[in-house]
Amino acid sequence: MELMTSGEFARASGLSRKALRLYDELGLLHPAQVSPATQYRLYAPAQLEQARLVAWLRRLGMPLAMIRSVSRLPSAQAAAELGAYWDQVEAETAARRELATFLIGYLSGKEAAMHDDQGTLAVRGAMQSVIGLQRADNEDAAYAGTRLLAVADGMGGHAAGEVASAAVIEALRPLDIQVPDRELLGLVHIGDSRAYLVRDGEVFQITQDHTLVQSLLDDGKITAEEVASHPQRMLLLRALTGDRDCEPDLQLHQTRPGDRYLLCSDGLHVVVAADEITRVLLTVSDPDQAARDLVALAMDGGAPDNITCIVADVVTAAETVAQAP
Ligand SMILES: [Mn+2]
Repeated sequence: MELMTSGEFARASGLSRKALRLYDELGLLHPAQVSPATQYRLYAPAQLEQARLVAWLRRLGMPLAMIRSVSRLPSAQAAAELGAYWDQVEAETAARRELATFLIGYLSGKEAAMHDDQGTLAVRGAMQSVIGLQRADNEDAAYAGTRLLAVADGMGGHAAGEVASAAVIEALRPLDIQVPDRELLGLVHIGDSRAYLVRDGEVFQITQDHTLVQSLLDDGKITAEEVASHPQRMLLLRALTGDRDCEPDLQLHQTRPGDRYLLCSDGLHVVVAADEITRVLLTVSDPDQAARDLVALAMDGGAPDNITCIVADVVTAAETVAQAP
């Protein structure tokens, strides 16, 4: 078979010689032969189709490692892999779109008044905390008041996790009464418990897990599907401890009447799929029933860990008074 020079191959494939050199270096498309005398790369005409496929997949944004395997598969299998990859891209794009929508609203609302003319806002929350099906103790602790919502997950495997989580809640509790009426409340987060915000019919996860798998995911080193089976999925990069520096994330949010918050320990979100959590938050109007339904879903999922949920609706102070017995 007649081999083509890299110049001929580049012209025939519509790719630059620089691109071909790069594909070779990245292991995406090696030349059929490298001339021992001149070190020139020589290609077989049959490689043209693979060269074009590699170029298309790169245009699609597919990670190099995936291109390496997909471009070597038989066509039908490659098509299936490509379909699965694209489903994942669309799901990730949808999640990013939601975050962008939330951030646009958040940033454009920044200058708005903190309170509407109906007066001070309060939260009406319901809390559920259960031991689950596989743990000996409940090491989670939580608090749901009119101004403070808090979830603390005492670390399993560490001595007296329930003492640590209770101490955190006790330290925060005064914020429920000592914050002046018109003072801003913020969101402080460290670890792998989560906060979600429901606003205008959409659900946003507003905390990022401080876990190894989340950082690998952020860096593009693993895929969303690989998180659940990662051997170190439980490893925390940050946690509240007594003996070393641990910097929490701090966010300031503008609260609106009608907002709903979910705070939960990982016993919920590791077990219950995001779309199930979304469905409950959007369809179950009573916060207490919503918290119960979420816990029930985690129990159905085997409840390997303690499960704690707070579902809290933001109301005006007038509504709070009207609801009081
Ligand atoms: Mn936990």
